Amino acid sequence: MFKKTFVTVIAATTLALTACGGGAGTGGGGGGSEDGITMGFAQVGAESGWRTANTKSVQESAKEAGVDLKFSDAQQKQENQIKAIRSYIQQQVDVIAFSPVVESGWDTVLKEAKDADIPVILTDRSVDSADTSLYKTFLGSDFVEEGKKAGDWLVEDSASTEGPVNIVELQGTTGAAPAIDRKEGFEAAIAADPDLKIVESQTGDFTRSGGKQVMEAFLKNTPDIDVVYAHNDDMGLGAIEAIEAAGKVPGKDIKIITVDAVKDGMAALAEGKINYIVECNPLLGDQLMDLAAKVVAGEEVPARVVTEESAFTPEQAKEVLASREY
Ligand code: GZL
Repeated sequence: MFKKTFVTVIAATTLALTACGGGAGTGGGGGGSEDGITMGFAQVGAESGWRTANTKSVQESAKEAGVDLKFSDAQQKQENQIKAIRSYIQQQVDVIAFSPVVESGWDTVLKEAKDADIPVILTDRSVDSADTSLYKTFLGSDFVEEGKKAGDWLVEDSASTEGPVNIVELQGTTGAAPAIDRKEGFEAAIAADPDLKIVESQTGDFTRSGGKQVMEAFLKNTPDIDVVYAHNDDMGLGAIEAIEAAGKVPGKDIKIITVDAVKDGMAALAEGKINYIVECNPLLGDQLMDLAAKVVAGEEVPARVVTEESAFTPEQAKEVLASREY
């Protein structure tokens, strides 16, 4: 049976809850009004199937919740997200939510939001700011756990394999929390088997074209690749194109492990071109709107709200493909 995706509220520490104390005060933030709240949302971009599904979820949930959503697409550029956040501060929205494209470089603009008394919610990706009072909560996945699940599967799958298993890694966007953490979790898991070696690792920027280009280079540089670990389905799908163009059979000559479980990835998994996919749930819209209402009302919220996620083999993909929401 597959674990349903549900939200496990990670009980926050006292310190964190204190840090998450009041919501919008009496400062610049609108604090909401009788006709609902206004949210400024600064999205990463439209780089992957996951992102498209995440954007759809946020926009649909805002509509259902009666939230006035101001939405921007940063085309994966941090400076565009910072510009968007500043414009939301100018417009005195009631709450700002965003998925930081990279972990670092946010303290200044988050301080500006705090000084304007506008609460901020981190969704999907997190920041490395030491000052956790700069945001009210984080809603999203445990990326280290996702990387661990991928590595654990490979350790088990390779248990009967004699000799070295050469792995090439397609990393997500450099500096992004999912790229950093999925690498960390995977490396920690495969340390259990010294035959498992990452022989090449490079960013494909979470895009299909990036995954294809980097995989083409890997295939030229490394003759005997056994496994591809791609930080998302889109790069894994790009790798499949490169592997097939090189006359090899994806899923057989070269095994592929990816993260996300979006429809195109699950279709390739069902076909056996991908061997294992770890789920990363993009449908965060409803929980985001619920947290935003609480934060604007000044209610305390958990420091982290982490989604529970599953993982799929080809057989399992065949069973659930028709019912997948994204
Ligand atoms: C993960 C998310 C990542 C996805 C990619 O929560 O930030 O960004 O895994 C997307 O598909 O580009």
